[in-house]
Amino acid sequence: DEIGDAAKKLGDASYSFAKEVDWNNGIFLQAPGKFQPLEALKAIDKMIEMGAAADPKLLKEAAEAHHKAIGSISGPNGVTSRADWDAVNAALGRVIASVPKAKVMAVYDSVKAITDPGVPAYMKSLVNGPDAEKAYQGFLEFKDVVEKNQVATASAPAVVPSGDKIGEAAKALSDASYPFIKDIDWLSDVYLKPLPGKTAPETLQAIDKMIVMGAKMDGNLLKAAAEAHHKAIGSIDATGVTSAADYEAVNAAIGRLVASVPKSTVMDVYNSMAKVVDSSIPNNMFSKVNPLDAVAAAKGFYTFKDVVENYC
Ligand code: DGD
Ligand code: CLA
Ligand code: PID
Ligand code: PID
Ligand code: PID
Ligand code: PID
Ligand code: PID
Repeated sequence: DEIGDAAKKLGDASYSFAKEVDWNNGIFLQAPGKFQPLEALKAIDKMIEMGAAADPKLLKEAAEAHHKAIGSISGPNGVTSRADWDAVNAALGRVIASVPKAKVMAVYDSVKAITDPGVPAYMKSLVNGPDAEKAYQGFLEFKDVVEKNQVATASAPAVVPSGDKIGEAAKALSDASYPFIKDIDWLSDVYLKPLPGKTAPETLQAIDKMIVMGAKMDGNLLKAAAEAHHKAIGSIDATGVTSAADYEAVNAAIGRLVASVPKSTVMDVYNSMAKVVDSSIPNNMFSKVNPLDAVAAAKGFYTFKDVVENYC
């Protein structure tokens, strides 16, 4: 297709740049400016809306392309092969073409609002300047091809299941865990800290397992889960906590999502996360909340998972 051909040209223009970027740099975990969690949440919300509007099949293909690209990484900078670089660009171009332009620009504008204007120049200073300029020129030509192939309206909203066992179980889980949710400091910057003692390549293995799980999920249920999160963001209070009803809808949506993949795929995520998450992390989280609320939430979760398991 046209976007695939354009991605090859984009690769010609940008692969030198890609090789110069230190993809393992811890800087990418930082907020791109002043730490403003509620503003950042607005930007994430725009990404969620864009994801929910995208063609689920193309999202799945983009996840698969990323998984493949992780498999061909080489060198200290963590760069993928030229062919996989092109394949990721092509897949993302197709995702972008599957949503109306305004959804893409809403992401751009909201990310701009939390990004210090000095960031682009600083990033450029870390690589060979002319290569960065060549890559940007390539991006501008690529985007014209994407725009030419872009839809005018979003794909249809998800069909949300109702009256199912997972929905019922989600009510019990949410009743048991909402007090715990209210204890959590959602506006803390602790969640942006690097995982203690772990390198970027080690952490990437756990992310890869999440990508694999995402690629196997039912597309309609993934869209429904994204829509539920968007709705939940719309009802947060000043501390970032969503309403009880929206929290319940998120739990139901995630439960159905988990049930749409094999149990072993979920356990691969858990086991790879357990490898990179030191036990000091859960303990630290636990120390900041009411312990009775956390234990009640945990009981709720371990009961919920038995219902989900029946549908895996
Ligand atoms: C936890 C898990 C949550 C910890 C939060 C940290 C996760 C951070 C991940 C960040 C990585 C970066 C990713 C995103 C970034 C992107 C950027 C570009 O508190 C365990 C041990 C292993 C814990 C670590 C692994 C957690 C993995 C979770 C899945 C991954 C989610 C995805 C995350 C990120 C992205 C989302 C989109 O399991 O876990 C606490 C448990 O720790 C406590 O141990 C458990 C035992 O495993 C279990 O066997 C049992 O003993 C239990 O239960 C205690 O404790 C007992 C009874 O058996 C129960 O019935 C009940 O009564 C209970 O007690 C009541 O207390
Ligand atoms: Mg989520 C999970 C935040 C958008 C899909 N997400 C998580 C949690 C964290 C979070 C609270 C990971 C850390 C953890 O396990 O803590 N998400 C979060 C934010 C946003 C967001 C702030 C922003 C909008 N997510 C989002 C979107 C999607 C998802 C758009 C796609 C539709 N998210 C998604 C999945 C999963 C998460 C599939 C998980 O599996 C993971 C998670 O919650 O695993 C348990 C602990 C969790 C919480 C504090 C919240 C849940 C409370 C439960 C139900 C009860 C508590 C149990 C116990 C005390 C702790 C967990 C024990 C354990 C062994 C699992
Ligand atoms: C400017 C000035 C003009 C010239 C110009 C110009 C530039 C405009 C630009 C630009 C626009 C632009 C847009 C970009 C957009 C990037 C969007 C990224 C979206 C990320 C998402 C992430 C996610 C997910 C995912 C799916 C999940 C949800 C999420 C589901 C259902 C200024 C050059 C025209 C770069 C969507 C993918 C996993 C949140 O206009 O004179 O330069 O760049 O998890 O969804 O699971
Ligand atoms: C524009 C103007 C509107 C019209 C419009 C428009 C277009 C927007 C567009 C577009 C945005 C866009 C974004 C693209 C992004 C591509 C990103 C590619 C990333 C590839 C990576 C590959 C890799 C890896 C991997 C992980 C490794 C690092 C690597 C580590 C730690 C402008 C059309 C709406 C195409 C990251 C995955 C293996 C490098 O808005 O008027 O057209 O395209 O190896 O990580 O090692
Ligand atoms: C233990 C001991 C036994 C008892 C026991 C026990 C516990 C096991 C546990 C547990 C397993 C477990 C699993 C959990 C899994 C969480 C998985 C999260 C996945 C997140 C994903 C994120 C993403 C996306 C997304 C879609 C995108 C891709 C991504 C596309 C196409 C120890 C109790 C049985 C918690 C997939 C969603 C946006 C990457 O066994 O005695 O306690 O928890 O962006 O895909 O866009
Ligand atoms: C298990 C064992 C296997 C069988 C199995 C199994 C099950 C795994 C499961 C499962 C995993 C799982 C995960 C669930 C996660 C739910 C997470 C809910 C999060 C809700 C949030 C709500 C909110 C917001 C929001 C953003 C705000 C904060 C809030 C800020 C900054 C165990 C079946 C395979 C259910 C985050 C979105 C508005 C609070 O593996 O043997 O069954 O379920 O307002 O952010 O303000
Ligand atoms: C213990 C012992 C067992 C019993 C047990 C137990 C307790 C475990 C616990 C606990 C785990 C736990 C985990 C918690 C996790 C919370 C995760 C929150 C994530 C929030 C995010 C927010 C954000 C943003 C956002 C974007 C911004 C950055 C952020 C930028 C660029 C010990 C009870 C099981 C509480 C990600 C979205 C706005 C950070 O295990 O016997 O008690 O709690 O602002 O982006 O700025």
